[in-house]
Amino acid sequence: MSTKSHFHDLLCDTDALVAEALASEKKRQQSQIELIASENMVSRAVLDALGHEIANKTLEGYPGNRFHGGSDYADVVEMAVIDRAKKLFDCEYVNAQPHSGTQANQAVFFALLQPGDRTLSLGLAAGGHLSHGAKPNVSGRWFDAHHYKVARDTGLIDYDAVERQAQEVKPKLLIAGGSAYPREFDFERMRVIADKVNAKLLVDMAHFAGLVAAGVHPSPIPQADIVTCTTTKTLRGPRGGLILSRSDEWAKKLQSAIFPGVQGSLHTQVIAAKAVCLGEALQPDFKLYGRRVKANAIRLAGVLQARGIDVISGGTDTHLVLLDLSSKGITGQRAQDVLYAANITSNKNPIPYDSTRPSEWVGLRLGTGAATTRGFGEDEFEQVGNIIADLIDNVTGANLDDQITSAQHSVANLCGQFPIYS
Ligand code: DSN
Repeated sequence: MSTKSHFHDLLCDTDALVAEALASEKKRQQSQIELIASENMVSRAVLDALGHEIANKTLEGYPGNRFHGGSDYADVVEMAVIDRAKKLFDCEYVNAQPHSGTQANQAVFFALLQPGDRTLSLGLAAGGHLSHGAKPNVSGRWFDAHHYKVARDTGLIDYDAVERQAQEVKPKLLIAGGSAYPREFDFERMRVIADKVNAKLLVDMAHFAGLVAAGVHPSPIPQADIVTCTTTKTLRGPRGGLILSRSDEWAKKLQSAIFPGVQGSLHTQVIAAKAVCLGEALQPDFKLYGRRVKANAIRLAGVLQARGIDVISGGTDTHLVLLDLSSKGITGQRAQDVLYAANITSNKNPIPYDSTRPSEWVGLRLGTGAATTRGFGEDEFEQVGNIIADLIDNVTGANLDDQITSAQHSVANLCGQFPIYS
């Protein structure tokens, strides 16, 4: 390839395989209803930042103290992430660099704990996260991880039970947050429990960070020692993480835990995109977005329940709805496949006390972040709930193919009304 081609040829001119796969992915997003709770649709401005030449820049260290030259403009964007996140979440400390929520959590473990120290977090089947001490993860392999559950009858965290368990386990780190708990955590109660057992409190708000930013979910910042999140999900930014704290108490340890502790050089283009997404979240209309995400999830849960589908915890306080399909006699995988055939994307998930085998899980997790971004309101989510209920009611019947065809038409109609990236 000539130098001129190297700098000017477009992907579609140089690599048919990748270009076609990306074009198909774009078409998939345009024509499917995205209900995976950890997904969203970033703005064109965030995409611009992700595709910018700043991606070429190698940097280690922090603004003002880098290991490589040429950091002037990367420092500007990293400082923008820090300043904007401080303003958005009303906190004193921000680390802009985690490549993901998992790496943010890893850094917190690295900063606060020694291998073998005890942790106490929400179990995976109850809605927790892999990086909170799950067995296959480094957090479960290298630390003595214990887990609290939700009550079997309500699907809710029983904070008295968490307190009793904390008194037995005596964790050094107590963790709130996860990937599939649809309700608000009681951060004040978790603070009291942490103080009683002399533990630090970590809140992982990866899923609901955008709702906190929008003011429709309580903020964990005043109660937690440290808060982690992704910028990806309800915050509607690039794939990456943040570490936040109400004070600078842990700043030195957290800075060195991220670099050189668990990461090397920056993903500079992602740092730029994080700055853009935080700037967007500071705009007044993001508050409206957050309100709509939550209202849409409440409507979706209500429609599904009215149609006889069990919803874990009886509803939601967030963007996330977790279905229990056991009474329907189907697995989460089967439901995920049938919805996908109708162009609705979702994911199988364990429900509390579910099988440990993913193929046997009876949960299906839905989220309203992405479809709300494309413009769906409560009426559209009512339609989506009815499409899903019709499909689930017919999964084992003779009319499934007809039902899928009818759902495909309804989905195409909805997507056509709310075009994206056109
Ligand atoms: N933790 C995974 C999820 O919630 O889907 C990825 O973010």
